[in-house]
Amino acid sequence: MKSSLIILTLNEIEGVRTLYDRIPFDAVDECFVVDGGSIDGTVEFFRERGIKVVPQEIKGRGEAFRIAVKEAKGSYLIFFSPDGNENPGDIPKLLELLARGYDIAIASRFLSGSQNEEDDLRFPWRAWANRTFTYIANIIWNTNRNYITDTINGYRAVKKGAFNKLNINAPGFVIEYQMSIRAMKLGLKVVEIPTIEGQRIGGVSTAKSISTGLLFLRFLFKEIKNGRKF
Ligand SMILES: Nc1nc2c(ncn2[C@@H]2O[C@H](COP(=O)(O)OP(=O)(O)OP(=O)(O)O)[C@@H](O)[C@H]2O)c(=O)[nH]1
Ligand SMILES: [Mg+2]
Repeated sequence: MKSSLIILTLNEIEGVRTLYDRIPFDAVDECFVVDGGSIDGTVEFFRERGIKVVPQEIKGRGEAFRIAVKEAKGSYLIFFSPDGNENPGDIPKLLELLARGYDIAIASRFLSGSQNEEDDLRFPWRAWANRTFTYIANIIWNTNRNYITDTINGYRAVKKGAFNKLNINAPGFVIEYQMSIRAMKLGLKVVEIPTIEGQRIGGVSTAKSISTGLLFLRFLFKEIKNGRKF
């Protein structure tokens, strides 16, 4: 089965420069970037190295996923964000799980053996919020025995066929949560591996905690209202 590595960027030049040599391009059949409008040289960096960059007309991470799925030639897709949070060494491991029959393979920041970027903080607010949203999704929709520990991390491999069944229409940073919830609703085969989440290398976070939290709440209620349908 052909695989596509999709790199998601919005002004990540420092991360890209640091991580580029560690990205296992040999492990995939194609690689391209979906860019949300970088103005810091990220686009030029990839183009100079012969890597296709697909610009977004509609902004946001949700739209980036949808564009990527339309653009990808592979049936196995892996989404990688080069800001320092994600370990490029996990790319082949996640793809391997799709080859073994899973629909979605998530790099989890909350399994034993995992590390979360907030682990050293006294009040890891974002990690607590992530775990709470994850818990709610599991108790409502997870009918399989395996508890999904990180429904929110974007570092994941997905079969294109599975993605297309989920009718993903969420904007911004809630896309992965919607994908995980709908995968549970359909009883798709989801698996996780522990990952070590690094610190952001440079640039700035575009995920604002309060507005992102409210967006999550809105989408959680929408999914509850829809029942098992979507
Ligand atoms: N293509 C695309 N990528 C985006 C967009 N917004 C954010 N990204 C990328 O998605 C990844 C995750 O965004 P971050 O801002 O790091 O969000 P986060 O990981 O929750 O926040 P941090 O803790 O600061 O890392 C990064 O690689 C961003 O460059 C967008 O609109 N389009
Ligand atoms: Mg990040």
